[in-house]
Amino acid sequence: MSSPHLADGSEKPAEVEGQGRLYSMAYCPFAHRIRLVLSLKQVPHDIVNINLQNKPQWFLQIHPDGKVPAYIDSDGTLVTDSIALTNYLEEKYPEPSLYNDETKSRDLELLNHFSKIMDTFANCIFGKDKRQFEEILTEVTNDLQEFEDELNIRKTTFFGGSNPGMLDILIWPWFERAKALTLLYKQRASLDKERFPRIMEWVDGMKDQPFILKHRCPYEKFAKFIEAVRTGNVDYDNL
Ligand SMILES: N[C@@H](CCC(=O)N[C@@H](CS)C(=O)NCC(=O)O)C(=O)O
Repeated sequence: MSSPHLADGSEKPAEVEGQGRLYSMAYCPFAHRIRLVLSLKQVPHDIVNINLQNKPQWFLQIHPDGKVPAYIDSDGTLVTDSIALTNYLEEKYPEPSLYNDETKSRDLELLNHFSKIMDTFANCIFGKDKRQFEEILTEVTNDLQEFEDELNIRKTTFFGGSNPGMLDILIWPWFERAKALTLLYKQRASLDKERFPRIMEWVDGMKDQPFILKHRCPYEKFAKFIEAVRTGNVDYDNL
């Protein structure tokens, strides 16, 4: 269950006994990771969206950093930060298992490398990267090469094998939002099919997954959201 984005002055929705609650925001890629894991593992929960430009006092009392994702488990345990949270959920709900023993350490290494792409993306959307779009694109595609090569080595559609695993889920929110850059920079761009056949197949495979479809964040909406953030006035529920 999802909800409108609650702001200061709102009332905290009553908790549902026996289930966890995810504090989220519809466009946040970090919270998106958690929505995907909760969905795939079929963990009973509700979702309360937070207006991050005007946070409710009650949310700041729960989580003084004021960031999403934040998850309150049914026993009152608060877990924050998307990676810590996915680890928590993987341990508490081991089925389906989202890591393979043989590939876990390489997955974590790739995840670590992916943070460079995430940083570049954040710098681009918030106008902090002053380079030409072409230069940024060249750098990001070079950074992606390692992911193409890895899928080639594994010879599987997904990093997790024949089904998406944790690495697939953790990087997906950025792939889904990537095309927003073409709108924000008003430039065309697409991945080179010859150079990235595995990644293209991966994207197509991910897009078709029911749990991915259920939690889509269309890049056009994400671009609108970023434009609204830049003006300092986001109408979270009507983009
Ligand atoms: N490292 C954190 C990052 C979370 C994060 O930066 N969330 C953003 C929204 S996408 C947020 O809550 N921003 C509000 C703020 O910083 O006040 C994670 O992985 O969960």
